[in-house]
Amino acid sequence: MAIHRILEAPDPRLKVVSTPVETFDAELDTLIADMFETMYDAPGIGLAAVQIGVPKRVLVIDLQEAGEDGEPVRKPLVFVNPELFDPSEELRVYSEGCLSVPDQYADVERPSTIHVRYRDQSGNSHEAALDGLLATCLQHEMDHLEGILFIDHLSRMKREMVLKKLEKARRRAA
Ligand code: GNR
Ligand code: NI
Repeated sequence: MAIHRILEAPDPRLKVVSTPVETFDAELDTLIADMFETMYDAPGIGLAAVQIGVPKRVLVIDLQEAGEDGEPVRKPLVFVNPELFDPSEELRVYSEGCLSVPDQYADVERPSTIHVRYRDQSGNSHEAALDGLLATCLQHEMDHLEGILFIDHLSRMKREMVLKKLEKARRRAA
């Protein structure tokens, strides 16, 4: 297993449309294990393969919500070749962040509930109905598979402000 470097905006590789997984093999197992390791290390609640430079339709999510004792409980989820359907008309606004746009947050409006059809790590098909943070996070991750970042949902002015702040933070760190 390995922790990978996460690509950051405005890296053009984040704009690539990811391609479906066709073989459920050991290489996929390694990719998924590396994605979890990279996501937990960051730390983040979701990661798309394209964020570590692999443009395949693979997502991992772990909201790590607090258990009874307040400690985060791991609940790793894997979505291969996910497809969204039946979004609610009702929308909700959430202040989103992204490991590829580090330390920048902005409100994004998305359907509050959604359904997903996907394959698991072994290639078996599943469907699920999602709400709350999981629905928001999955839609954010699905966007990555189409080469879309949460800042692409903002006005041009807000997007350029975020990108400018990001560049400035990077210059300070250099
Ligand atoms: O860690 C993450 N937090 C987050 C917060 C609000 C909405 C979406 C996310 S996903 C993000 C990790 C990430 O960049 N996934 O692509
Ligand atoms: Ni993201």
